[in-house]
Amino acid sequence: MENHPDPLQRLEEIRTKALAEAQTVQGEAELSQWRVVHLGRSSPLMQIFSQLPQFPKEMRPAIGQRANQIKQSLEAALVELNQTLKEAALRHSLEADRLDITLPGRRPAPGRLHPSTQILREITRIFAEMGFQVYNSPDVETDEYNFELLNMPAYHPARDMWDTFYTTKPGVILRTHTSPGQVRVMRERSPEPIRVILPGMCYRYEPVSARSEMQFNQVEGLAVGRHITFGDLKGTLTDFARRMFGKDVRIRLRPSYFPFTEPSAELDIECFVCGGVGCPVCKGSGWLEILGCGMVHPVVLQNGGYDPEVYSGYAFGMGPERTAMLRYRIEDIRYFWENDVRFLEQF
Ligand code: FA5
Repeated sequence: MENHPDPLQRLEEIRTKALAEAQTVQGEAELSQWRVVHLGRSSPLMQIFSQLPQFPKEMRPAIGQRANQIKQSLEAALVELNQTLKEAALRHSLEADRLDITLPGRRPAPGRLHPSTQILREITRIFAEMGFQVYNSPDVETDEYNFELLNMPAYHPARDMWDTFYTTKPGVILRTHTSPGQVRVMRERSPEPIRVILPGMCYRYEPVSARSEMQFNQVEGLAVGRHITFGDLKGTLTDFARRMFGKDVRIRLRPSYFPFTEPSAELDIECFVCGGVGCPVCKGSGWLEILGCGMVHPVVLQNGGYDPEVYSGYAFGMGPERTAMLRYRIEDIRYFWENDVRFLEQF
C-alpha cells in the first residue's frame, strides 16, 4: 500500500483492504495468514500505532481512536470468519459422511448347520425323548476297545469287516465304529442299568464311493438291565423309525452277524421312494438298510463288568449320513465333506 500523507485516510484504506481480503479467505490456513498480514506485529495497522508519536500532537487522539476502532472491527471480522469456517467444515463433513438410513440393508448370510449335524441332532432328540442319555467316547481308540473287548481277539476273521486306520503307536487306531464306547460306558456305570446313545465320527480305510466314505458318523445305542429282551430292541427301533421317517413306515429285521451281538440283525425300512415296489434307490429290493443291531454278547457284558447270567442288553449302530441320504434323497455320500456351499445351502 502506498504511504498516504493523511493518516486517517490511510487507516480507512487499511480497513477497506483488510475487510475486502477477508471476503476471499477460504480455510483455516488462509485465515491465519490473513490475521498475520492485517493484525500481526508488522501489519500496516500496527505500524500506525507505533508511528503515533511522530504525528502532530493534536491529531494523535483522533488517529489513535480510529486505529483502535479499526483494530476492533478487524478482530470481530476474524472471530466471525473463524466461526463461519468452522460451520462450513462441519457442514461439509456431515454431508460427506452422511448415512442414508433409507437404503435397504445388506442381507446377512448366516451359516447353516451341516446336514450331518442336523440329522445327528434330530436322532439325539428322538432318543432323548425315549429316555436315552448321550455319552461321548474318543475317536482315537485302542485295538483293545475297538476289537478285543468286543469279542474279536487278534486274528479274529471278523476284524476284516472293518478296514482300519492304524497309527504309528502300536495298539492305537482310529475307531472304525462307535461300538467300543459300549464297553467304556459299561465299565463306568456297572452295575447300574444303562440307556445311552453314543454319537461320533468313525474312520475306515475303505475305497470312497457314492455310498461309502472313509469318515462318517455313527450313532450307537446301548441298553443294559436285568430284563432287556429282543422285543425291547425291536420296539425301540420301530418307534425310532416311525418318529424319524413317518408313522406309517414299515420296518423289518434281517438276521445278520456281528461278533459283539448275539443274535444279530440289520434293520431295513421300506423304501419310501418306491413304496416297496423296487426302484434304483433300493436296488430293486423295496427295502433300505439303516442299521446293525442285536443283543449284547455275554462276553461283551462280562468285559463291561455285568454278569451275563443276571444282566442282558441290546445295542444298535446306525449311520446318520446314510439316514440323511434316504431322507433328503441325496444320491452321493461324498457331498457331505466336499464343502460345496451349493449342496450345503439346500439344508
Ligand atoms: C457297525 O459298525 C456295527 N458297529 C453296528 C452295530 C452296533 C451292530 C451295535 C450291532 C450292535 P456296520 O459296519 O454295518 O456296523 O456300520 C453301521 C452303519 O454305519 C451302517 O449301517 C451305515 O449306516 C454306516 N456306515 C458303515 N460304513 C460306512 C461308510 N463307509 N460310509 C458311511 N456310512 C457307513
